[in-house]
Amino acid sequence: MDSNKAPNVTGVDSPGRRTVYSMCGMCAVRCPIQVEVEDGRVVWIQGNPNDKAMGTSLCAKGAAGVSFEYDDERPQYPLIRTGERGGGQWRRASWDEALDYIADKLKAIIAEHGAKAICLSDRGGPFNDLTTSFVRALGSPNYFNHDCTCGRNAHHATQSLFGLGRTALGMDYKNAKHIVLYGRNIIESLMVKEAKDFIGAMARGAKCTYIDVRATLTASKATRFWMIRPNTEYALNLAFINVVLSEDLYDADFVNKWVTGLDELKAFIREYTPEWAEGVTGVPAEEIKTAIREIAADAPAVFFHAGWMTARHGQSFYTSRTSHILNVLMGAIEAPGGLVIAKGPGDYDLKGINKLGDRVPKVDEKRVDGVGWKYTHWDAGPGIMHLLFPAIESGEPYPMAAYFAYRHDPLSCFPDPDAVSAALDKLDLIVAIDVNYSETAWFADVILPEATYLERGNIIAQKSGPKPALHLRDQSVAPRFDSRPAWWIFREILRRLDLGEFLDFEDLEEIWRYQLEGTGISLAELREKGVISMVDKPVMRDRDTGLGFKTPSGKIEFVSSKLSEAGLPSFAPFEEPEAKEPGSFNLVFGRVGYLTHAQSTNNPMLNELMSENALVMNAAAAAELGISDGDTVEVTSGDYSAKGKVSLTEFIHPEAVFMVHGFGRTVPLQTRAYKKGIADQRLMKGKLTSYDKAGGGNNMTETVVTVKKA
Ligand SMILES: Nc1nc2c(c(=O)[nH]1)N[C@H]1C(S)=C(S)[C@@H](COP(=O)(O)OP(=O)(O)OC[C@H]3O[C@@H](n4cnc5c(=O)[nH]c(N)nc54)[C@H](O)[C@@H]3O)O[C@H]1N2
Ligand SMILES: Nc1nc2c(c(=O)[nH]1)N[C@H]1C(S)=C(S)[C@@H](COP(=O)(O)OP(=O)(O)OC[C@H]3O[C@@H](n4cnc5c(=O)[nH]c(N)nc54)[C@H](O)[C@@H]3O)O[C@H]1N2
Ligand code: SF4
Ligand SMILES: [Mo]
Repeated sequence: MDSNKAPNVTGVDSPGRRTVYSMCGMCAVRCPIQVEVEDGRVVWIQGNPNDKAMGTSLCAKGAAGVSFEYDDERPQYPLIRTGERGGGQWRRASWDEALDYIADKLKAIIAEHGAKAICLSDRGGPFNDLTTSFVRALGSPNYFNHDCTCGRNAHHATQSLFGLGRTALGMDYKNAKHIVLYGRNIIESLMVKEAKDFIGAMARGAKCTYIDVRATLTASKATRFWMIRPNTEYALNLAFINVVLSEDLYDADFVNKWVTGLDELKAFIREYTPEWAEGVTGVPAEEIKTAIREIAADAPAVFFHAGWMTARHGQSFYTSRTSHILNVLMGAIEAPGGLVIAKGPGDYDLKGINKLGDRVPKVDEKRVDGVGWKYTHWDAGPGIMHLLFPAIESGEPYPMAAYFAYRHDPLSCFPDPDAVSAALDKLDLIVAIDVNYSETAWFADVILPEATYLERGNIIAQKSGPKPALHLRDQSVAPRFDSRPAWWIFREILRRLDLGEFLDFEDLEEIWRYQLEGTGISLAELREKGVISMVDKPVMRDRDTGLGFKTPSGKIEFVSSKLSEAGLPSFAPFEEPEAKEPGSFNLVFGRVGYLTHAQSTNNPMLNELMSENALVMNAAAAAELGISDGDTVEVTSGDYSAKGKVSLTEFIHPEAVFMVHGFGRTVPLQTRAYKKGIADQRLMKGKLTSYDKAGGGNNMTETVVTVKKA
């Protein structure tokens, strides 16, 4: 088969100046962008002004897209491993050769174990119609995404109450009077539109209560900041609810109409007084009372952010759940300034885009992670990926043999990479499809370089929200190297397995036309703007008659039937965080505004902004250990130690230490990031198999480290 010609969208390499509307790919937010191209070269990127909320704004990472594109330190052609896994010995392969190699292995695996032995993980999001269709076309139920290390606890908490997913409840910053954030660092861990909306709200006079173990940039914008003891914000929520119920501060009309289980909540919450919470969290009882009374006075134009990822411990699920219970008690559901339920085209009697998945039959096999049959309280869609690794190790419920990492880097994003690679090493085939040398790619058998987001188009993304919209990632320039777009890679693999009919499109434009058929929106229109809102005006659902909750009862289930069936409490007693020895700290982690996870640490421009992470530590706690600002310290967890610089501040809780995620890279071809700083995931020893039983997310912030002067 000749697969060696790159499938470009027509006209990309034409001379002169062109404007292309597309979607940023420097992080998973995928903001709408405008790309200026001169003689086939990207010269400027800014936000797409056709999207009003975005305007021309862009974040630092988005602007560094040009630097990413013209950096040569990325895979440039398919590579097949020649030495040991992870040993860094490769040979260059043609696309035909690499794809034939993969297809031959897959054929043998399917013959021996069946297609269910193949799995794929990706970064989720608006393009996963392609990846889920690919996995199903193979005949496997085992599609995963990253989310058990990200938003799953919040997602499952939202589902348990409303039957809706995490992102189905949007926050109405524009009209909010009080915003409550638990470590949701909007200004640094950012989405451009949300950060702008938040700044706009604060400028307009909205209040913000920000709760974190350290002062972030978001704390500096807030009207109230509490430096809470690590992993205790659940206790704070319980105290908030206690005051709301004992002082009758809740929206009785809304609650009586829509909620099941208020009496059970009232009985449960009695003992969780603000005075009790003060002892646990360090937040004074009087301040807790003042804050919640103030918030209730502004209801329903208020919201408690249920977390994107929240602090990750064994009760994160219940933290998110109680944040949403507070939203409900405030009557802030489908209310201006509160939470607004996302609408799809169906809500407006419009036809949405056609899915690739509609062409692929359902797979009846059980998921290897047990989600959907053993764990019925979790969303089977992307499963719970950390459960894959023990399944690979044990061969239960069935053997696994092949893994595709597509736009996902498990060796960076899961706790304890040694445990992850030990499991992956049991597989017969590991393929990484990436635009960088990820840690996982370096451990793989085959690296397939995807064309970058500026060098390729993606399938059209349909986004729900107050107003459903279509977003296009169009190709801006021709690939600089021998790389290919994902849709093409997956099609070529399926063709080699005689499964080509499921993704039988000659080019991307044919896919786009298939997706748009019947929507009344033309490809030309979409290309002209990059973003098309499917309606002019958003409508709110009627709070009296139709809020459309998808729980078994159709109500907001304070007492959740799904949780009960799974043997889990709807209201969980607060569990004290594990006591720590003196000199031990909870390792917390997070982001800075100009880096994306572990993927941009080697970006030429962004690396100049931060080339190494420091261990951020409370100055008084450090003084007790004889540690001074700028010292080199040794951080230890279990049998793993790492050395790095320490940065002291009074604005972090004495029981916590913090580091920015994404450092300590081990791929020598990433010369700027190689061995710089500390990889927080390596310190999370044993946390691959430690997770929130109700939410499914890994308990990363339960990691305890010791620190000493090196
Ligand atoms: N220790 C620790 N662990 C964490 C976190 C943490 O802060 N600390 N954060 C957690 C969170 S919230 C998340 S969301 C996850 C994120 O974890 P991941 O999803 O693994 O991280 P990303 O950086 O989004 O991207 C993963 C890979 O996608 C590749 N990539 C980027 N663009 C493209 C593209 O266009 N095509 C292809 N094929 N590949 C591309 C990148 O090069 C990178 O290797 O990590 C989680 N894990
Ligand atoms: N610049 C940039 N922006 C991003 C990303 C990126 O990689 N780079 N990634 C995106 C993704 S995938 C995600 S999930 C979001 C994440 O967005 P956020 O959820 O805002 O995530 P983090 O930056 O990880 O911030 C976590 C915060 O929680 C605090 N924290 C830790 N422990 C506790 C605790 O016990 N209680 C409380 N209340 N707070 C605690 C930490 O100090 C930290 O400030 O960011 C998104 N935006
Ligand atoms: S937040 Fe920044 S990096 Fe992420 S998609 Fe938007 S502009 Fe790009
Ligand atoms: Mo995330």
